[in-house]
Amino acid sequence: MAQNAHPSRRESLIQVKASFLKSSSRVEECPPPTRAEFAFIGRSNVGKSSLINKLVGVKDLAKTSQRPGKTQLINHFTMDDGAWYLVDLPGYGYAKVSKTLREEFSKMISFYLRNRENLLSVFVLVDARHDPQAIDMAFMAKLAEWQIPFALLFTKSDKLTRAAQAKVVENYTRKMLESWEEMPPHYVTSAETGKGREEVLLYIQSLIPLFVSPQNSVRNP
Ligand SMILES: Nc1nc2c(ncn2[C@@H]2O[C@H](COP(=O)(O)OP(=O)(O)OP(=O)(O)O)[C@@H](O)[C@H]2O)c(=O)[nH]1
Ligand SMILES: [Mg+2]
Repeated sequence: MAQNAHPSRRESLIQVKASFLKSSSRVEECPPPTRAEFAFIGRSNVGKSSLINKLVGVKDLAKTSQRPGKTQLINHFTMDDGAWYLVDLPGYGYAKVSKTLREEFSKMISFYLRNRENLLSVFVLVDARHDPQAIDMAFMAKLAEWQIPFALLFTKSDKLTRAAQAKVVENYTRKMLESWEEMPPHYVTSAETGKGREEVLLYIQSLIPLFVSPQNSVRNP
């Protein structure tokens, strides 16, 4: 019998090593900004923590919950023996926490985004089942204003047929192009099936070489 009669699944071609590093309530408490960093953000319950777990192949690395508002801190994961950081952020727009708490979260997130110098790209997660939401559009507009690069991830695609998934991307693109010059990089994903996992990891890997550590940069050439 040919040796490759039972090829392993494509999904396993890219492996990443991940371990939890720390949770911080303020950007000043985050690990030193000496590694390329990627952060997951989006509405509460959109599936940020679940998708992180699927990407890294560890079931409970990032805490998930059916109840929105599970992630409340800036959670850093060390990837590939310290080659880069992955960050799980609290969701925005969760109506059931008090307005004060919501404002606190929002301040914490925007301060993190604007001041984290090693942040290479943000992943904005949107539920593939929903039409473009004003809150996500407003958040992406903020990212543009702050000049923070981002990619768009459609989550929970397992709940839609392939045809419906294509339609969602088409709709979203049409809506985005009303106010954007071009559609940002985007991937259809599922934390259930692993769809999009490889593409997102390849995208991350393609950006890591762009990172210049602040410690290595020449301040006064
Ligand atoms: N079917 C399906 N369910 C998903 C998927 N991703 C997440 N879920 C479910 O959605 C719920 C929320 O998932 P989380 O990963 O905790 O969402 P989150 O965005 O981290 O939420 P917060 O931390 O509260 O902001 C859980 O019940 C998950 O099981 C997916 O790809 N497919
Ligand atoms: Mg979460």
